[in-house]
This record gives sequence, structure tokens and C-alpha cells, in this order.
Amino acid sequence: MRRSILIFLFIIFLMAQQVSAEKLVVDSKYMDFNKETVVVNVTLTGLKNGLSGYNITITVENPSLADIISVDLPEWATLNDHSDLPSKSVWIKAVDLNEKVQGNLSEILLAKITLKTKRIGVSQLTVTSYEIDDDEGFQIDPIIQNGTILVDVNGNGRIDIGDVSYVAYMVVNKIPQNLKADFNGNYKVDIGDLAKIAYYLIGKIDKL
Ligand SMILES: [Ca+2]
Ligand SMILES: [Ca+2]
Ligand SMILES: [Ca+2]
Repeated sequence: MRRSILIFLFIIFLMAQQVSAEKLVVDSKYMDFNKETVVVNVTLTGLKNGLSGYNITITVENPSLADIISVDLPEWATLNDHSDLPSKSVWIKAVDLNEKVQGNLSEILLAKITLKTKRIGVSQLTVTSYEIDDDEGFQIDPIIQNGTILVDVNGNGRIDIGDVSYVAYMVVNKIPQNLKADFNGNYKVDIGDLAKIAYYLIGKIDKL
């Protein structure tokens, strides 16, 4: 009896830990292919002992889709640096030198990342490494929520039959070619590209 109560309390404890844990969130964004750039926020939620600084790396998993072209840091990040851009990956460092990020905070902006989209498709925007410290010098080990970038024709947030038809029309020259639909990289929109987006739609391939 007593043992089951202990197990029960332990489960409650674990659930409470899960609920109160910090979370590192990379926004997800979708857009139509006429939009050249997109800004993605990277935020940290559920802070308990403030933040002294961070060093995070964000990577575009499908680099043919987009490049990271710039990084904007919030006002609190007086001391900051990032790796050279444009690139498919960027590391960003920031220090809360003036002690603006203190105590209990439900959400704090770490960085705004601007990407330039290159073609139709989908990519994860992944936190590939991180080091984040609170104001007591303890390392924060957040739950990671990676982002997704989706670029399509009709801007409805998914690759669907409308997008496939558009590529089909280009292949048969009913509409002008747009190299943002050149998935196989041979500088023309052809049957290979149509096959690729169609296979993606029906789930035969998992990358576009
Ligand atoms: Ca701080
Ligand atoms: Ca669509
Ligand atoms: Ca092609």
C-alpha cells in the first residue's frame, strides 16, 4: 500500500517536472513561393532563475530550401556574436550583461532569424546544439521544439494537389517555368520535378 502511494507521488513529481520545464522553441512558418524572406523567432519559455547567456546553433535541415541570411538580437543581448551568413547553419551567442533577464519569466526572445527561401519544399529548422545558463550558473536543459519551414504555391501550409497541378502546368508549358519548382536541380521544370512533388504528396518520399 505504502509503496503504491510512493510510486503515485513519484509519477506526480515527474509530471510536475515535465510541466514546469523550460522549453526552447523555434517557430514554424509557411508561405507561398513569391515571398522571398521569412523571420523566425527563437524563444525560451518557463524560466525560473533568469538567464545569463546562451550559445545555440540553428540549422536548415534541407539546405536547398532556404538560407539563413541574418540574425537580429533582442535589446537585452548587449554582448552578442554569430557566425558568418548567409549559411544553412548559424551559431548565435548572447550574454545578459546588464542583467535584464532575471527571475521567473514565462517567455523570453533569444533571437530572430531571417531566412531567404529558394524554392518550393519543406525543411526542419533544428536546434543542433545549445548551451544555456541561468543566473545561478546552472545549465538549462530545455525541451526542444524544432520549427518547420514550408514553401508552396498557394500558401495554404501544406503540399497539396494544387501545388502539384501548378508544377504539371509548367511541365506542359501552360504557364511559364519558375525554377522554384526545380527539385532535381537541372535548371528546368520537367517531368522529374513533377514526379518528385507527386511522390511527396502521396508519401512515397519524405523529403522535398
Ligand atoms: Ca540574467
Ligand atoms: Ca499548398
Ligand atoms: Ca528539374
